[in-house]
Amino acid sequence: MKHIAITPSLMGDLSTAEIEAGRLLFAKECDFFWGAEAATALPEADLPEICFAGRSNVGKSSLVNALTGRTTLARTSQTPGRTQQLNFFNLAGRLVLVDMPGYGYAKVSKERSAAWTDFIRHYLKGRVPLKRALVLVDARHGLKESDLDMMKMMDQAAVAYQIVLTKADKLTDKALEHTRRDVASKLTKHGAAHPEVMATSSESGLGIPELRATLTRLALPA
Ligand SMILES: Nc1nc2c(ncn2[C@@H]2O[C@H](COP(=O)(O)OP(=O)(O)OP(=O)(O)O)[C@@H](O)[C@H]2O)c(=O)[nH]1
Ligand SMILES: [Mg+2]
Repeated sequence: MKHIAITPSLMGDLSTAEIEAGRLLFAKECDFFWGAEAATALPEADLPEICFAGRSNVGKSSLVNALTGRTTLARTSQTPGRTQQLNFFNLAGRLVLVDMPGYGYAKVSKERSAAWTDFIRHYLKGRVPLKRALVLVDARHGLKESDLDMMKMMDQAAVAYQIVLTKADKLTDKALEHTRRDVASKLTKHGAAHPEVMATSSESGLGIPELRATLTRLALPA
């Protein structure tokens, strides 16, 4: 990551003290502690949890790495379908980050895709400490049909979720702002959606301090 400056237009109602608290939390140790495949058990849920959902290749694992300042904590790949299970990471005993497998990848078989959907629905519905699901959307592409399906599932499961645009480094500031507004305007129909759309780049660091601070609000206090 080249720079990790705060972007005033992405600060929203975050204070500089919250940005600093986010920096401190995400600089702490973060360890993988559980991987869950479709038929296997989920870990005990005793900490506030955040999950990272989104289409294959959108940059979920890269965002987990960027937030925690690592390069290899979550495995990333140019080939869609890299993450195959729910991967659970414990951040300093205050927050659990869950890197999810991607959806919307055409090469996955129908049976596998159906089993995955069932598993995710089961996770989303039953996960009491799940504070927020982040639905990652490629800033160049905006909301796709499969994102709307996932959002519908989250609306039904009454899971609070927030859209996070990824790969913002691939767009001009103007195009990024346009996509943010366009996506935000489509959220009004979704009851469980957070109205604010965040913009991030795991490559340039754009939006990372702001997302850290946002997630720190949901963590156990220091
Ligand atoms: N330019 C740019 N590329 C990115 C960014 N984030 C991720 N990528 C690239 O996008 C590809 C996919 O990244 P991953 O983080 O593995 O995506 P994922 O959503 O975890 O993918 P699955 O686990 O397969 O669903 C990799 O080649 C990354 O280097 C970003 O912010 N900017
Ligand atoms: Mg992944």
